[in-house]
Amino acid sequence: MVEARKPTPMDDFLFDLRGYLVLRQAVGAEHLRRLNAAFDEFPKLQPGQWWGNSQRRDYTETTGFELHNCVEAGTPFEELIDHPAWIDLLRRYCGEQDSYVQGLFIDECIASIRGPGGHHPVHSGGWRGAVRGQYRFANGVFRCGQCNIILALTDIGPGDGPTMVIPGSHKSNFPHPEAGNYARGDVMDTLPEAEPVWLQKGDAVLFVDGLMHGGGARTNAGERRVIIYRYGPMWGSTRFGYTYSRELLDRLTPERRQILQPVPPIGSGVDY
Ligand SMILES: O=C(O)CCC(=O)C(=O)O
Repeated sequence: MVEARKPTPMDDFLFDLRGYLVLRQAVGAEHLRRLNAAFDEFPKLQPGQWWGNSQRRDYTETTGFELHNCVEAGTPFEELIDHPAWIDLLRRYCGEQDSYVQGLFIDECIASIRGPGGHHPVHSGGWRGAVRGQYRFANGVFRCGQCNIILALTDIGPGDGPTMVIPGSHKSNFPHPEAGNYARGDVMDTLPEAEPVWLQKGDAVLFVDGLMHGGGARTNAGERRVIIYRYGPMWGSTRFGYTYSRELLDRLTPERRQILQPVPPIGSGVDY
């Protein structure tokens, strides 16, 4: 059992300052190989089409192939649920630590393939941000809403369509004056103050969803492959209503199952 990476004072400082952290070499080569092999086996799905308990559901017409509920797509995806490279960071930032509702929940998990011409328009930011994705540190504890992991399965450099962020925008009290057209579909690459997050395969970026972010234009040939797991407090619910199959819940370790289903449903006749 690999020891989980513990949050450091520098993690806290940078996460608070910028709204994101880059986790270098988070996932090892053998696990990456199995994840990429699983991607190779994805069938050619149409938007809306189901594959087992996963569904292709592209966020926009430009984001490319996005397989939602990908934790149902096999063991390599299950192993990401409580991955030691990030799980303790998420517990700290969005797990309601030291409260009566301590714990995590994964409210979305997506396998994403983006080809040439693809991008993800900018969204979020502290200005009028949803509580669901808010950044909060108060009284000595983090109380963030959704925090995301984007894990690179391919190297992501210039032209590859990097995740882009505006550092510090999770605390913005004003709207970005030029974000309008970009939010409606322009590529984020030229948005003032937007920065690409360059990743090697196996690296991950952790960020609070309230940070302004998106995906820059993919101009190179070939595919950008990433996996997105969105964590939040254990009392959350899935954004689109996906549920986890009985088979999956039954085979998970208790720790993983607790993250997917922190509050099992009860009804008349069920002991508490
Ligand atoms: O595709 C990306 O790099 C960014 C994804 C994104 O904006 C999101 O997951 O909300």
